[in-house]
Amino acid sequence: MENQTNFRSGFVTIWGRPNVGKSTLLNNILKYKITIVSDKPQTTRKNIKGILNLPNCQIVFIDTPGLHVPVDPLGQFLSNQWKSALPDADCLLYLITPGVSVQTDEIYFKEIQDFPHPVLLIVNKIDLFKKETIQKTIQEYSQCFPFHDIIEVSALTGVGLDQLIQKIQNLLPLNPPYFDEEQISDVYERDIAGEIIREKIWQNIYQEIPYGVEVRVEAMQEKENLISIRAIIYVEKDSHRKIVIGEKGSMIKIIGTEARKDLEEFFGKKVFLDLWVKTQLNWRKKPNVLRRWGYTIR
Ligand SMILES: Nc1nc2c(ncn2[C@@H]2O[C@H](COP(=O)(O)OP(=O)(O)OP(=O)(O)O)[C@@H](O)[C@H]2O)c(=O)[nH]1
Ligand SMILES: [Mg+2]
Repeated sequence: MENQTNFRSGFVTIWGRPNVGKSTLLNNILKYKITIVSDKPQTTRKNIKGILNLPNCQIVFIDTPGLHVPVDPLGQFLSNQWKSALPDADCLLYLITPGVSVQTDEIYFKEIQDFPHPVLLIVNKIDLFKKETIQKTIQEYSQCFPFHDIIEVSALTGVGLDQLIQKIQNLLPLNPPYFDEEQISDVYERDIAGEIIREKIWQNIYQEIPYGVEVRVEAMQEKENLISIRAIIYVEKDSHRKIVIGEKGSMIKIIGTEARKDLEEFFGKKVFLDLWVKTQLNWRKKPNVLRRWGYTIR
């Protein structure tokens, strides 16, 4: 970061429907997993910053929960998150996957019609679709919104990501870095640990149960080469508790083993994980519980 006069920096918000690959994109750009991923919509709940430091540029990405119309107080919080990540952005990445219809995006285009900075259309998951499908989708979208540029990528395989970073870099203003070079996210380690555990629940348990799961890390203690983490998995019904624990503890064992592996990779140390499952009845509908867990609409 020696030549400060040529230095560029700025905020880049990642928007898109649930499940289009926003978090996968951010993790793969950073080459560091800071935000969780699953094959179910609405995995991400809180905006999270991921910082990419390049020789003459710092890009601060903001991963957001998927664009959707809220149905409960938690959903209200989620939609407030993606809206709140817009005013500070210097550039917006509008992620889509090929084959979707542009008609349903009109309400989101309205939100950005006065956005004064470039909006890039990012067509993700191109590894899964035929060229014709990709082209047809691009044609439809480019007729409905004045995108500054269109970039085809596969967040999963990495195709197109270098080109994307290059384009973003050229669009950011001349500005000194916002964050220290060593910092890769604005999220506390304790919260990332909780999210890693939540990811394993989202990846192993189906139907509606994951939507009502919250993980709170109660204690984290570091001793020489070992980190002890005690976390509580909250579910919204007693019947869900039984499923998360599984027969003779089989499910919680899978979740614990998978989470520990990722946590050890994240911290670079051995991890002892102490998991508890508790019921917090219908918490998604309770503003006081939501507030206590940081789902506060400012
Ligand atoms: N084949 C393929 N799968 C992808 C790609 N990008 C993401 N995925 C998969 O798509 C699913 C959703 O990815 P996420 O990164 O969680 O999507 P998201 O947009 O962050 O979703 P929400 O947080 O729920 O809004 C996961 O199963 C990913 O592995 C890609 O480029 N190709
Ligand atoms: Mg996500």
